[in-house]
Amino acid sequence: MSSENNMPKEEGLDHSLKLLKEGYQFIINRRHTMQSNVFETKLLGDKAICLSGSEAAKIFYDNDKFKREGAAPKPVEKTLFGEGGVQGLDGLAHKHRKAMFMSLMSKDDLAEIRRLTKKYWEQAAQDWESREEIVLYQEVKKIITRVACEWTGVPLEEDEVDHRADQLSEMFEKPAEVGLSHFKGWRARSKAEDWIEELVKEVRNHDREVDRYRALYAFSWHKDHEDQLLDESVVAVEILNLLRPMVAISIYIAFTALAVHQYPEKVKALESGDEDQLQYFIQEVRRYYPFFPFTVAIVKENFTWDGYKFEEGTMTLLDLYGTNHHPDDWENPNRFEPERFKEWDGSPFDFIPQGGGEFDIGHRCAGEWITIDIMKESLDYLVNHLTYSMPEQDLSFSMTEIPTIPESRIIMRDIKRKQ
Ligand code: HEM
Ligand code: MYR
Repeated sequence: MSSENNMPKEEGLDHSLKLLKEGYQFIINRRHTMQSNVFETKLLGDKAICLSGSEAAKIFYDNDKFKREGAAPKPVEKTLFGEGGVQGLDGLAHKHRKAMFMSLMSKDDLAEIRRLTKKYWEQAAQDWESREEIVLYQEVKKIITRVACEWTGVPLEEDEVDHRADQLSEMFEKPAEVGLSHFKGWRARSKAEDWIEELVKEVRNHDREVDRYRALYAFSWHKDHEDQLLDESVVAVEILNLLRPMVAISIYIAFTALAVHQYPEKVKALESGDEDQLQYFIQEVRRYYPFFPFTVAIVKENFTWDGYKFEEGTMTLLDLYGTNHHPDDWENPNRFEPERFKEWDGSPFDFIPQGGGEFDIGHRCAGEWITIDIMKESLDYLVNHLTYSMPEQDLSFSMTEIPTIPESRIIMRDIKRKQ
């Protein structure tokens, strides 16, 4: 437990396999045994620092202390993120690229997201009425694929919906696996990049008309901080940085349906469709259930914090799930209590399911507002526009699979739209 700078340390050659085995609990387990929000371990053959809680999160999002270039593990880059995207940029290049994303997040853009979400839920629900049962997670992936393509200006034929929904979800369903699952993710990414690159070429050759305010148009003609158009491959990576995570919101919607089922006493408040109540409920879904476990950066230059030395080049993990459940930051963190968000002060460091800090100069998720809006609209639809039953099924979720999804994927029967 001792080292030169006295940072608590897990001895041993490498603990990557334990990370895979312990999943969302890996950092929490060691935080408990070492009684520290900061500790050192070994991952991917290298020294790694793990951080938890809002105080540590403040340090992690200090751009003078941490950088992102080269931080994402290769298998994650090859499937989830793609190469050359905003996640791995720093400084001016990052600020400029991030502005390209944030320019899509105006009030009107978000209002359109909600309108499209409602429209495609309604369309899908009409079809579900004639089916014996549906698997909600699989259905919502298709709903959001439609929303995401229409919103970004990416054309989507009716007979393409299933295929594109599968392709986009294969990129996030098993991002850190090896072997066949990794191959599936890698292949899905490579085919999806080809699909989008072709569209970018057409836009640039004026062979395809796209509304100027759509992401496909804006990204195709975006000029970087050196006044250069992006490589077509990078435009494709960034368009997929919209489509893929939008489809991933299906995981949160599966957890939302689970919470509606498991906490009926918390659902009453939603029945009036009150915006604030919808907001508290989905915020608690994002806090309570595991999704993105941790994020990764690299120490930019040597510094000391809280008496601990951080050495340039050290890989550093910020525990997102653990911070959302940290007892220093949350009262009764392991209870599902949407009301807590009525009192929450909006700190950018204690509630970080999609990263913390600032949007514009930091790496906080560009799609957090979209996520919130799609979740609110979906929750409202589930509670106030549908009736359904839930047959017996396995509603448990693993704490070791990343990302985790309720085992049954939420089976629903006897679906009727409310009149
Ligand atoms: C970054 C989670 C949805 C686009 C991130 C980060 C996390 C995250 C943890 C990294 C934060 C960091 O490293 O500090 C999630 C989760 C989502 C979600 C759990 C739920 C499905 C979305 C959506 C979009 C999106 C809907 C786009 C419409 C991005 C982008 C980044 C990002 C572009 C990179 C930001 C940067 O590097 O500056 N997200 N996200 N995400 N997310 Fe999301
Ligand atoms: C997205 O598609 O970007 C959002 C949802 C993806 C969830 C997958 C979680 C896996 C995270 C692996 C660890 C990443 C370390 C940088």
